Amino acid sequence: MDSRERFLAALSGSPVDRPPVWLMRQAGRYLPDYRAVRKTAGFWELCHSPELTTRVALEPLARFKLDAAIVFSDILVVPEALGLGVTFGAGEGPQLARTLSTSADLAGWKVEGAAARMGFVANAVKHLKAALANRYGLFGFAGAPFTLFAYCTEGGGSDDFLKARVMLHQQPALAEKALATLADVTAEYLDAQCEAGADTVQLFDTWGGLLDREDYVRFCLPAIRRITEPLRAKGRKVMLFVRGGQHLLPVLGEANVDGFSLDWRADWREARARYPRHVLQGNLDPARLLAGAEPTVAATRSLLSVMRETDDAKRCIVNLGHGIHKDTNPDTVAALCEEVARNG
Ligand code: 1CP
Repeated sequence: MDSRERFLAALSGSPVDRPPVWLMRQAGRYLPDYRAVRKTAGFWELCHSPELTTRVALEPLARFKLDAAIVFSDILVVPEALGLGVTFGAGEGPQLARTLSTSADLAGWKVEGAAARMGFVANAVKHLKAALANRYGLFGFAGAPFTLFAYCTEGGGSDDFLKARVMLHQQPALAEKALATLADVTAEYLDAQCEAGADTVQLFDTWGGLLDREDYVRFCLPAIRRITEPLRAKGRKVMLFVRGGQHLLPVLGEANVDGFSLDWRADWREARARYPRHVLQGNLDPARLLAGAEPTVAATRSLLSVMRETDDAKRCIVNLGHGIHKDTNPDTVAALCEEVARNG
């Protein structure tokens, strides 16, 4: 089986010779070529260049035995297209010039033409797809509505995103309207990525796990379904990653997705028992990779054996439970991928 066949088989639940592997944030600051590119190009400049996005997305595939690529972009493309003024300062997290706190702020969002302003991402997908020559799987992605809403209200990164969580209960109608707006723009944006050649798309709900189950059901799931229903009606495949979302597992079935990306704290067997027909992906701890090759290989081996035991390795994708840390040694990533290729 070549990588793309293996990846598509895992997505559709067909038998595989071994589970495919890719890693969240596999193209990023832990790789020397990525850092070299970033010395010559700003973050947005990189995202807008199909040549550069393809170059950085291919680097991990050339180095490691990975089965899928992910388009190089960022979840904050959506608030930028809505006119919120997103900048990436050197060494800091992203900053938004205009934040959401009143209905006047929401009325100022430039919804019309937003999907078209993100056309450069579909273009990056198309360019990467051609370079992959159908040998590898290809992911598109976007932020889930609540995670985008969290950055829009906070104006940047945060550990607890209190502004977002307060707004849900102080101005619920405004929050629901903002979430629905983010969802509708995202649905159109992801459909364009699929049209451009993505085999599947992943919604990153990096901050969804901050909410309790009741709030997730009330605010997040309806917004996620505004994305997944039109996409899946067209046969698109959608994966959902909720970081810190173990407590949400019982309700995530209502997200209407093909599969879940499990955070490192989620229990694989429990997730599988609950969702026998879904694709499951994950869930190695990115900190394990910082501990070195040996502990990483041991963790990979035990994940592979859980996959074989619970599913005959079907509908399983090896991944991390969150993005690769920037201080990760590339040799450790190589050891992880070798282990999957050898022992999967
Ligand atoms: O200086 C730099 O080069 C910027 C670092 C960086 C990178 C490499 C940012 C800024 N974004 C990205 C790329 C990126 N972002 C990818 C593609 C990488 C790949 O090939 O796998 C993806 C999938 C993302 C998604 C993303 N951006 C998420 C969701 C996934 C996750 O890791 O939780 C989130 C929360 C962001 C926001 C963001 N963008 C960048 C940073 C530093 C952050 C985190 C901000 C914060 O909350 O502090």
